[in-house]
Amino acid sequence: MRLYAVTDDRWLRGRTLAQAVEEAILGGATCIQLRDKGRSSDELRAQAEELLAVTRRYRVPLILNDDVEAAAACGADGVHLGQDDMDLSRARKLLGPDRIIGVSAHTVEEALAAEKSGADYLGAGAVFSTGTKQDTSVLPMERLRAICGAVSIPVAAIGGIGEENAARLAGSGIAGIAVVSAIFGAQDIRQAASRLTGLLQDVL
Ligand code: 3NM
Repeated sequence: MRLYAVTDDRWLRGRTLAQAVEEAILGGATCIQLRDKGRSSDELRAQAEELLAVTRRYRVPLILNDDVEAAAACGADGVHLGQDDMDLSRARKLLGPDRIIGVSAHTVEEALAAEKSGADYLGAGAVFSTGTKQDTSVLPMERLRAICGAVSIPVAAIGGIGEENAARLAGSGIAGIAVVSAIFGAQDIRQAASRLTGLLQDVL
């Protein structure tokens, strides 16, 4: 969970997504999420298979956003579910006990419910304002702290996190940060991930 890099293929600058992901891992990303709202399940699965060839080489887990069937079919390491996605117990049945299931939580109630249903980790956000996702609102820092204090599974903060504000998350109880644009939007992905990794020493 330390540096959880969530993909976006808006800024590839001639790279493949697999190359971008490899750069993120070389810079210190400890987990990768394939997130692409615009793709069909088959396309997502094909993209996941390409990424798995990279993530397996570095023993970094690959989590698929939303699509439990695609995750089950391609052998991804897990799935990340929003509050409106498939319910956790059904996802667990399809994926089995060993794969990772993460859930987005915006309140202590959602966090506790997800933990009780067997979530392996939580994503909580948006901790800062973000242009990457439209349908989200800023989660007050006290709420982030309350969520982290209420559960014993790891919580990754997400939303608007970059080098300039990551330090503000110190003391919140998070296990890591989940980042889209500050990694995949960077000119030099490896260096951006590496600088965030360095900053995390004082945050986590
Ligand atoms: N989920 P960036 S915010 C994918 O609030 C996602 O749950 C969010 O992108 C939430 O790091 C977000 O570029 C986008 O701000 C995060």
